[in-house]
Amino acid sequence: MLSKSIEAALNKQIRIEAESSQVYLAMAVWAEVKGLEGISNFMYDQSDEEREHMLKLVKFINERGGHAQISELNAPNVTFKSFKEMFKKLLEHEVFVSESINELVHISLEERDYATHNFLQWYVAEQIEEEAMARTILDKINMIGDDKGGLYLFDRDIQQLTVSS
Ligand code: OFO
Repeated sequence: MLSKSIEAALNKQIRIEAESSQVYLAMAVWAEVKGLEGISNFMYDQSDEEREHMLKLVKFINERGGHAQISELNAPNVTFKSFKEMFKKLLEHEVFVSESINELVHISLEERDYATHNFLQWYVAEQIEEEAMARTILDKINMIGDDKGGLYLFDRDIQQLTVSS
């Protein structure tokens, strides 16, 4: 059985994962409108993954006798100055999510809720991968700079960057 405080903290994370899904959906749409299909598809996949992260939390809370909260969400950024800015925001967002997961891990240990602590390890591992992926992308985008041809090639190759779900 979840304590009220753990339940509230997990519910806060549901909202963060749902907002992440919207943040990445807006990026996917923007890239699509800009004609970069590879980047767009990549971001659509990221958006789907975040929804999976949210659903995992929903199931966990309900299975442990809590009540998952589905709340309203903040509107995401829908336009960007450049792809560099967009991917910078992606990395910043992942760092923010990692901090939130770390806080949850901290609370679960404080309350000696080892089931929740164990459950959260999947998110800890996931965040390591997602941050690394975002950094790799940003490094590549920084290398490309303003070169349109480079961006075209990157759009083709981004599909090959595998991201775990
Ligand atoms: Fe990429 O954040 Fe979910 O966990």
